[in-house]
Amino acid sequence: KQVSLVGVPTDVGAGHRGASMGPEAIRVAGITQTLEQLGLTVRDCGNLNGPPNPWLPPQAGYRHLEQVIAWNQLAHDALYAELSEGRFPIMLGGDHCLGVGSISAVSRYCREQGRKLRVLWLDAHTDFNTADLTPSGNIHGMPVACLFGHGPRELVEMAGQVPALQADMLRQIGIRSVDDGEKTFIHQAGIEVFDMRFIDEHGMRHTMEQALHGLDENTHLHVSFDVDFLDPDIAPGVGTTVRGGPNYREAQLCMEMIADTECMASLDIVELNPALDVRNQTAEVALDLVRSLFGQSTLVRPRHKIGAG
Ligand code: DIR
Ligand code: MN
Ligand code: MN
Ligand code: MN
Repeated sequence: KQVSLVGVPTDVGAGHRGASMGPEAIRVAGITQTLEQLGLTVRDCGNLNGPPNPWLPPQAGYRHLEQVIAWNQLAHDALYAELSEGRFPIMLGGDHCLGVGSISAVSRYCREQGRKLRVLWLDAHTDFNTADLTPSGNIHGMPVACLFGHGPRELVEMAGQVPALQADMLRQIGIRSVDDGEKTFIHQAGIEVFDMRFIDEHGMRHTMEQALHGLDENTHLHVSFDVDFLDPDIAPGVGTTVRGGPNYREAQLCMEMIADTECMASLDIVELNPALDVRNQTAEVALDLVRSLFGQSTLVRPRHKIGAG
């Protein structure tokens, strides 16, 4: 399998500067070598080149909307090109506003190929704000709403079909920070959210069995991994830490169970902020998890059959 690394070095959607350094931090931690050791062929496409961060306050509920649109269009085009060539794209973010471009490309590709789509959104946050609901104006808190048809036209229409995603295609895992208006809106949208309380009560194994239920050979599984999904004890290098996230073992099990489905066909790694990290440890933890996502296991063992049935 051919894997493409697409760096998207921007923080225009975030409330802290520094996620723009994320792609290089993951490269420095050794993502290419890691994937090659697992038998994959890696093509590093380098970084996309978009507008700088003007660092302005929000206007009409959106901060840096013009720049966010430009970066997402670049990401969409690059990821769609990789998918069309039959490669597995890994988007190295960059803040999570880029989920719009990335998942719009995947949505477009799946529609053309007649494939089913399942998106796993690993995050402390639901990212379902709108201009009216947002407490911050930061668009990295809005990508899921945009993919569901709520947001600025240029973002909402990026997949060539509105909405890009429907509730039955999405599962959110690790959620523990939802803004007031967002909470009602996400409930109305009917999205299946496995929050930390669910994980506490049922454990990561049962959570992932449910989140992965119904996958088959024709399903394209996209994983959008916001690094703030992880507990800040193991992942301090993110802009918006929220305590009480999955620990190292829970996160590993989550990734191993995704790998066992053999359905994953694209991946985002977003919100890594080296300016807030401690000697690149968050990038290194993220890479440990990527290793599991791509099938590394301690022992020779039969895969845990999940998804189908
Ligand atoms: C908060 C923080 N819900 C907001 N969001 C995110 O500003 O909308 N932080 N996504 O990573
Ligand atoms: Mn996010
Ligand atoms: Mn988040
Ligand atoms: Mn249970």
